[in-house]
Amino acid sequence: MFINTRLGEIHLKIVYYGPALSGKTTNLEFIHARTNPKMRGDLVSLKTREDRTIYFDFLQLELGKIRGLKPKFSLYTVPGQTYYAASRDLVLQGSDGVVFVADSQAHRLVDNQESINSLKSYLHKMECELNAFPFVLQCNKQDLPGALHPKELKVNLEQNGVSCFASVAVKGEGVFDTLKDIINQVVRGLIR
Ligand SMILES: Nc1nc2c(ncn2[C@@H]2O[C@H](COP(=O)(O)OP(=O)(O)OP(=O)(O)O)[C@@H](O)[C@H]2O)c(=O)[nH]1
Ligand SMILES: [Mg+2]
Repeated sequence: MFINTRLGEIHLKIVYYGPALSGKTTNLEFIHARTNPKMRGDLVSLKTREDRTIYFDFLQLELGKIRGLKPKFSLYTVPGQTYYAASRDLVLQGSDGVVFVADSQAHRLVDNQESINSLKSYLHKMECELNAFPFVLQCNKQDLPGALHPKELKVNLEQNGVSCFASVAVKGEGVFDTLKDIINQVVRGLIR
């Protein structure tokens, strides 16, 4: 969080985290495509030729006012590929909330578990616990055959009490429900 008193702005950072190819960039692309251009900036994506995120994607949104301050939400994605692990920690720095985009396909369960464990260990380093932090679990790729039910994913990722949404990010299903929930959690934490 960063407050610019001169401009009356409050900057908040939300990071989309998760294993490779789970659909993080697809979430931001849909949000970018469906948001009024007056309320959002350009989508900045640093990609390989195969469309894989190298460092991050970035999109800024402006929404209403909180206690007289204009909130600006910066949405980032991390690169899921193992090779870019160092970038993930850099992108997470200073985040106010995290959306974990899980790939619901059964054969990706271990990748989801490894990814959530690396998120937990980062937060642990920052002396913060996942269950005390604005967090949403998004169970993506629900359209694919054999996708695990969100309830099953919650249990397997040990995230029983958290906000959880089923999604098909390529069709935009669940994308704005996820975004609204994480924004609400971040704003609630702020007001508190
Ligand atoms: N069937 C299906 N495909 C999806 C869904 N969401 C994303 N995809 C596809 O999955 C692939 C990877 O999506 P990305 O959004 O690039 O994944 P990512 O998590 O950003 O991947 P990295 O940047 O490598 O970490 C793309 O081909 C998407 O079109 C979904 O809900 N269902
Ligand atoms: Mg990506």
